[in-house]
Amino acid sequence: MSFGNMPIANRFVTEHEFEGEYFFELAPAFCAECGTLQLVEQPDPAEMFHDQYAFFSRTSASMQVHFAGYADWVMQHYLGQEPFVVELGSNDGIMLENFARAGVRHLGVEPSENVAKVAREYGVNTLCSFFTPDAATAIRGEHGAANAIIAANVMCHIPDLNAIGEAADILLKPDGVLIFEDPYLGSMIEKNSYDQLYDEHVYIFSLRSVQSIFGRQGFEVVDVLEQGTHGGSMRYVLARAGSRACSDTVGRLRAQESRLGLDNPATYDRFRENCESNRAALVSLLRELKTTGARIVGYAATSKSTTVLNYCGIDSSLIEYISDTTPIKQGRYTPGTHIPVRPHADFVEYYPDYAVLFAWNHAKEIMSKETAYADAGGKWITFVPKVEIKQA
Ligand code: DWN
Repeated sequence: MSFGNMPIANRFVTEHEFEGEYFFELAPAFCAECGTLQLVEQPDPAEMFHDQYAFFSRTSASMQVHFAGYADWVMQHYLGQEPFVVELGSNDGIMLENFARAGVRHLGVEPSENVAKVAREYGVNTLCSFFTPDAATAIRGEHGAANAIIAANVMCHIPDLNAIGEAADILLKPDGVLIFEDPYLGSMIEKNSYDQLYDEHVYIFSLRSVQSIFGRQGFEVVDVLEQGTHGGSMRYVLARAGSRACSDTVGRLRAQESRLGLDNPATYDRFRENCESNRAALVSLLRELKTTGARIVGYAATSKSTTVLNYCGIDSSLIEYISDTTPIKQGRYTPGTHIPVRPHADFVEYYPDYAVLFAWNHAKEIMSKETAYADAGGKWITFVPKVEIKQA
């Protein structure tokens, strides 16, 4: 299936950069043999993760709580004597700061220097690098073997997972674990949240695909834990095959995936049709509201919004601007569709009639802090799982 040409989701542009923007074809494909859904074409990682990377994990208060919980759980279950924890794609240190505070030896491996710098300011030891077998060898040489390699919303960004398996094997202690969580394929299909598909997300994992990819590298999934984050995620715990007992959650989730039809190519044909209907409904609602003279803005210039805006062909004739709290995005324009991104203060100063909630995954947090907008008569437009107007 193809969602057409897409720009880099987190490359917010200046007017000078409108010409010559980088586009690629966003075309996910399902492999019936190993159950993997992945992008056929992915831009070079260096195009996406660099010293101007625009996503800082600390932008959501509820994610700070989530990562504190994730860190506590790792500390309780997976750290033995003289622990050493390595996080892949540690961003601004939102998770590792919890280990730092608890006095646990840790290292973040983060390829974008600008976010790595923020992590260091929070007392998080951070190496600016991609995680490769060479990097794993160097880390082991300097710090020793790791009890746990952890990641959140990172593994699905990495095209060469064979190299990750190899690197994890180099760095982990014999009973060490590789733990990661990412948006879950079952949730994406159930909610029709096609906006999870963009350049950075080369895979949307299911348990079956994780078993198949990392099984080739000698790892097995020993536990799985469902997460409510990012519209439905899954945490996978992997260990070297045979080194740890396997929880029955694993068998149960495999059976559930078959019941959901995740193994069946016809599911992805239906998904494509649902995406097309969702696009038609969103565009026609925005056009209809515009004809009544309504002011419509976007709320949160998420990576996901790049897919929605470009797939639906929505530009500033329908959405006046997008409010976002990330300074590096403000004053720039959305990739491909060139809608201005403005500070949240602009939203508060002059409330619109409607706000399209692009950070639908943070709906609870956002609606509970934007009660003044609702009190002023402002309405939310959501499109996951279906297009509707909501008055909070
Ligand atoms: O995997 C990824 C996920 C975890 O995070 C990435 N590749 C990049 C990013 O995706 P996203 O941009 O879709 O993430 P969020 O967390 O849904 O959205 C973050 C954006 O929303 C930031 O630009 C900040 C903005 N925001 C806001 O303006 N007001 C967020 C919240 C909660 C708010 O209240």
